[in-house]
Amino acid sequence: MSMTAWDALWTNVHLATMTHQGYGEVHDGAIAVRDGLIAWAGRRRDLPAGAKAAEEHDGRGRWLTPGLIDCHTHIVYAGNRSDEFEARLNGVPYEEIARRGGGILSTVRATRAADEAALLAASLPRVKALLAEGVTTLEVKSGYGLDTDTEARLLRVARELGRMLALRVRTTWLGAHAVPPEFAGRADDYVSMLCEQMLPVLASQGLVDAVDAFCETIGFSPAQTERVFDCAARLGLPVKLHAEQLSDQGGAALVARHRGLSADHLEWLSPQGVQAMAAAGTVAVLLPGAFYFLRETKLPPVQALRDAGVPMAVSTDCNPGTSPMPSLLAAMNMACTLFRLTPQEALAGTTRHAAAALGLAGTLGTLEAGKAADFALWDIDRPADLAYMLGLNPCSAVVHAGRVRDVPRTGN
Ligand code: DI6
Ligand code: FE
Repeated sequence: MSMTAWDALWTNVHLATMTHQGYGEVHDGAIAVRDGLIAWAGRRRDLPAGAKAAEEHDGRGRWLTPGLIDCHTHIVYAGNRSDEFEARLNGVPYEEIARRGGGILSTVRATRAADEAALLAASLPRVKALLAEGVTTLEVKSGYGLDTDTEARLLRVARELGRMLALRVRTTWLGAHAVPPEFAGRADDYVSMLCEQMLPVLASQGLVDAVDAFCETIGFSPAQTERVFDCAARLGLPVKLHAEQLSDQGGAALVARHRGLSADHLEWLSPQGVQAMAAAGTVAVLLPGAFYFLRETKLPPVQALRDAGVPMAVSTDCNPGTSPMPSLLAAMNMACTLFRLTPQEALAGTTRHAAAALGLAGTLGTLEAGKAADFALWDIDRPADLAYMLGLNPCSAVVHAGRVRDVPRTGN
């Protein structure tokens, strides 16, 4: 009879499996990999007799969690907006900055001017910073091109980053992020172009895993958002939405009605919105970085979401305007300090629930047999350390599809 033959086995580790409420802690655990998937996870003393692996790793008493998932970013862009940040802090009013062409459209200009290599080089240090923190899956939104060619280039760069760095990348098309200058004053015409031309072309190139929109008084109306969602449905693409960030537009209920994967931001979410999300199984993606940088004061209704059983994910929203923060550990800390999540909820929010927000709950986000063997090893005393300390990265190793991956040095 042949013995269990695994590709790799880690012992002398404590597991936070994140499979259910709580951390799913397994002290003195073991985890085995075969063909890039988790083959076995549990207590070391329960390992099957005669279990053997081609590679055996001593975890040296570290904690091992699912690889972290950053499920909402705008991390691929060119240029930066520290000039606007500085001008505002020197008293230049926001309207003046907007008149000078600042805001989202300044990033659109820089991104349109960048070729593929420049866009990749600009994005790489930010993505590496996330990788160094144990991130193994990254969602990247478009929305800084706003024309078909630039949106395609941005999404290709996102995919290329995944190939280069052994990182799972999911691409979300956010053509309805802002109205580009060539459509100024003609938002409905822009939405028609998105639905009739841009999205069908990008989808046919296989560049779109999901569709998002910025539903806001300064973005797109619920009616315009619905047109984009109908187009996504015709193409068989799942939807998600920037909803209730700055005002209550009923966006969460809208995306729930379309069986959306997630509604994101949610500071102004109403009780009806909470109920609609609960009924549809739509994940709430909380983005404390944007709340922090915008110095918002209205908190998302975390207790209502909890009471209704809506899964809460946590993400960086990494972008040059409202969340220049390529740190998922910082987002976890802020989710606790600013939004009062527990450290356990923050970790579930960057593992199991973040996977659900990407439609990947069946394959990622927990340590259990059959899921992808993506995990991170941490020099910590207990899982709460991941959300506790701000500015120290205790990640010491990352495993992608069962293979140990270098933890990159951050910076260039
Ligand atoms: N909501 C935001 O806060 C960002 N995008 C979005 O949909 C802003 C992005 C930026 O300022 O570049
Ligand atoms: Fe965002």
